[in-house]
Amino acid sequence: KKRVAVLISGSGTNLQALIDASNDRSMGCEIALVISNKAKAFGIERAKKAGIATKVLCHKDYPSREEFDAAMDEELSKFNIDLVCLAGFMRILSKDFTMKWRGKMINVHPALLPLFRGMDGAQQAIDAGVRISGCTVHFVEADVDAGAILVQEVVPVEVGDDADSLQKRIQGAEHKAFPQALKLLATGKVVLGENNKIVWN
Ligand code: 3YE
Repeated sequence: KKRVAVLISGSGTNLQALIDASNDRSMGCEIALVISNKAKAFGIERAKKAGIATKVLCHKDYPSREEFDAAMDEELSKFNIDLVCLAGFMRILSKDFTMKWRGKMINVHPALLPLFRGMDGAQQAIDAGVRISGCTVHFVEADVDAGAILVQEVVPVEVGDDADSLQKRIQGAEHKAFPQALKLLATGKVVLGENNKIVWN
């Protein structure tokens, strides 16, 4: 069984979806650690309730991005972590950290990449006037939101949607797509190839 760490900054609804899915043996993994860069993140309470170890590491306590990432890496080592999930974790990761965890770290983004990288995927979709949106689970590489794609889930943009209502629908899709992607990774069905493209086994 692979040991998974989930990195969060907020309420942790995607963390909850991963916790719920991990109870299924076929997932091939267990969530062994939750790290938050915000002390008040509600996701910490979710982890505690599920009996998962938690660690708060505040990026403001470190002089540089590299040193914050090194502190996280130390925790990941301490807990013998194999795989990392970014679930609403709002920090850009340093090149060293992304290289070290290459092929072992995934993120969920609230848009159908490669469209609408960066902040506020739902607002970007509303502004662009597209009629479908969704979410993307991708490998994390140094270039933000540019890594190889494991899973995408589509949702419609409904008449009258604003960024909030679309965001909620996208989050529903994330709760399905993220556990699916973690299962693909944890069971070895998907690996990241040398050319940074997905290899299906
Ligand atoms: N880092 C790399 N590659 C990736 N982090 C995430 C995905 C991903 C990654 O694919 N290298 C928003 C980050 C966007 C932002 O600008 N954050 C600021 C701080 C803002 C704050 O603390 O509230 C920053 O300096 O990091 C995860 C998703 C990143 C979301």
